[in-house]
Amino acid sequence: MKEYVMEILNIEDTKKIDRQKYQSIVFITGVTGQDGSHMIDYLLKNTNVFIFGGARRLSIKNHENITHLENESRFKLVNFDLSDAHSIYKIIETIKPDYFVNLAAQTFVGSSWDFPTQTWECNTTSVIHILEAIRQHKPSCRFYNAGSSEEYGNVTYTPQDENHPAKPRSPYGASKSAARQLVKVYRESYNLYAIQGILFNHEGIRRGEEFVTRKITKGVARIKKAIIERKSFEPIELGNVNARRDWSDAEDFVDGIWRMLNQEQYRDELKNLPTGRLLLPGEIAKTDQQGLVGKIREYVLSSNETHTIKEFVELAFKHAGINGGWHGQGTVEEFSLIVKDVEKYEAVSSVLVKINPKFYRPAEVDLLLGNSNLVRKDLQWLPKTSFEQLVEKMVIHDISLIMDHP
Ligand code: NDP
Ligand code: GDR
Repeated sequence: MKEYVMEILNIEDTKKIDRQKYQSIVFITGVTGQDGSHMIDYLLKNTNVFIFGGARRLSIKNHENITHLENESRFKLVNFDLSDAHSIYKIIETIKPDYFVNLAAQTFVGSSWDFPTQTWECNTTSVIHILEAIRQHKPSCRFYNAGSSEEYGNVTYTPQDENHPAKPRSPYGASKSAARQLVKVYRESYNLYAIQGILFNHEGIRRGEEFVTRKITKGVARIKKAIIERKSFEPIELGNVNARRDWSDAEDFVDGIWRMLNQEQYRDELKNLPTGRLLLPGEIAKTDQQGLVGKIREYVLSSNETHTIKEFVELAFKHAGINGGWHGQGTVEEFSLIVKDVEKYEAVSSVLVKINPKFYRPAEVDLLLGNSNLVRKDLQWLPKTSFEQLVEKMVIHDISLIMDHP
């Protein structure tokens, strides 16, 4: 892997950027992660904005998702940590961004039971600091906070749209649900363009390896290589394979996020509205029903399809040219190579997937299926990649990765 050499600015150095050259200044958090890195690519391709990306200092850099931006003149990394309120205030006071896109978080639902306080601090407390800093230093800044279908949790109806009540099942879901209330309170109290989209699962080749889709596609690639080399292999170990999720491509979702942040460009009824008077620091807005902020919406982004983890497994192996079948039930359930293929490949091992209860969660979200019809109508957003194409893309990527970098 190529070493990453991009300079990381300290906060004062950000003043050296000539703001006049750019349409807007955008601050994005979580740029080393999946969505943040795709958001940068999307904005560089489709707009003339300048982007500051917040990344925290780590002993060993994890910048693979942004290495390709090394020579990009419209993007700079800035030292930033969500857990440090001072850094949040200082960034917003100094940079005064036109957009603040908060994609950083403690994102792994499973870990949120092990680290509930850290999950809350990162996903909820930090949002208060961002909102307060925007209110005090740049009230015209548009703020996007990453919401989640995990807020719906123990669902009461299907498919879930924007009106579904919050029923979180994990500390993660609860942290996002509380953040939503804060965003709403600040939007209504201070006339801020502050929203939290409700995003169902989205994946891709930059997905973290603990999440089930990438865990499966990396495992499929490892097993494919072993089969080609006539070597034995260990199965992929999974938890609840009967859970259902609404999966999409992360690249489609960053487009939806940007549309949510610029709703007057898409919604006819907003095009001629006054954008609302910008408030002075500390000033509290009167009801702003006529203005833009009173009319902006928080949308669901989803594929409007649901699939089990089992279906993801089957499709992922199929795209690798490996045919398997399920046997047994509960903790002894397995997905194994079909007999014909064991013979064909002279395979040394045959179990492809087995269940390990260690991956069960204390409380599960069994079914998620989104209804994103409103955003499709209002903002003309449409996902381009189907479930099948997404699985294929991830499998092909991980196979080529393991073949190129064994
Ligand atoms: P990732 O796990 O890929 O990325 C998370 C990012 O947050 C990383 O860049 C990470 O940095 C950063 N981060 C974590 N803690 C801190 C901190 N204390 N200070 C600064 N940065 C920090 O997540 P995604 O890109 O998948 O998700 C983006 C957002 O969308 C998150 O808020 C997530 O909860 C939400 N979401 C995601 C969905 C999905 O399916 N992907 C669905 C719904 C919501 P580092 O690299 O240093 O760890
Ligand atoms: P999720 O994603 O919890 O939906 O949160 P994840 O991929 O972790 O789990 C999806 C489903 O798969 C089941 N599962 C396993 N999950 C993992 N990680 N590892 C396993 O071995 C395994 N076996 C079965 C889980 O129990 C679950 O039902 C993601 C994150 O991106 C959140 O940040 C985001 O808010 C939501 O999606 C929407």
